[in-house]
Amino acid sequence: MALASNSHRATIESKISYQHGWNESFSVIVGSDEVRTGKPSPDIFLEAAKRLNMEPSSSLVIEDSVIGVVAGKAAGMEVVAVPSLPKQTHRYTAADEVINSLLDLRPEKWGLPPFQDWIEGTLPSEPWYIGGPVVKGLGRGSKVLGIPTANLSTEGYSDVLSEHPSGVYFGWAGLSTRGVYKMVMSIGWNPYFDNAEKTIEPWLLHEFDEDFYDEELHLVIVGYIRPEANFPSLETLIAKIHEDRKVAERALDLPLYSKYRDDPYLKITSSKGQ
Ligand code: ADP
Ligand code: RBF
Ligand code: MG
Repeated sequence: MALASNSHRATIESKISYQHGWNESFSVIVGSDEVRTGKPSPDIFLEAAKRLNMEPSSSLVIEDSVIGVVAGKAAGMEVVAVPSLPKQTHRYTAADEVINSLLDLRPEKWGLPPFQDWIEGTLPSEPWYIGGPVVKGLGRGSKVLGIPTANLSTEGYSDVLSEHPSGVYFGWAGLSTRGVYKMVMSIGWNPYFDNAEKTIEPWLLHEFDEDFYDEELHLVIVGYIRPEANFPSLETLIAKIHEDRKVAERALDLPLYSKYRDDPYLKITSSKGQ
């Protein structure tokens, strides 16, 4: 595994020195000051493959920049693009695959060993916390999909939300006066509806006989399921969300996830997460 960047070698080394274990993760590091021309020229990637003793054609490039994708293809390599900005995927069409975040990288698609941290269709994460009063959404969940989602305001959560890519997540939901429930949610722009605003949409896996707008809802998010996607029809979107529900319901019974049911954040009634 090599790190091949348009930054200068010294800058790369200084930058990764802040991340424990990163330097040791790469057997080769190439900076643009070590080759004739930087990206979009293929030089950096060809030099990296050479030092790895690999053929360019059996190398996989993972890139967040458009010029890097161009460089990787010019080097005769396969390229997975992870665009650094949302809604920019159209600029990356030269890549062999465009994914939404590194959570969606599947090494086995490229003849590499799969990641081993996925468990029953879910990727565990350190828990993260969001909460606040339930707000009105676009009024679509129950009406159009038959799937109510207790929307939270994204205000005040720009830090947490920028740390976590859009996608389908799951965890536990605490409602101040009612209890703790299993929960599956989407965070993002709902590609099927192409929303202008990012929304947080938790579906509590419980039948309630009334609405609970304005009630305090606290979420402990414990894992990831899949990227948000577009669908050919409403029926296929609905079917996929029901599949997500099953995945979440099963996973939350695993000790790894069920232990967070007792997180104090789900029980107390302060108004903000961290
Ligand atoms: P909105 O667009 O306003 O979010 P929805 O059609 O998505 O409207 O309905 C969400 C509302 O339905 C929630 O705010 C909540 O008050 C209520 N609700 C009832 N059952 C559930 C449930 N199981 N999960 C989430 N919300 C539910
Ligand atoms: N919307 C999408 O456009 N694409 C998705 O892949 C998607 N996945 C979802 C998964 C779950 C578990 C939930 C609860 C919602 C998902 N939605 C998705 C959001 C759905 O479109 C949204 O809740 C409704 O539009 C209500 O605003
Ligand atoms: Mg909703």
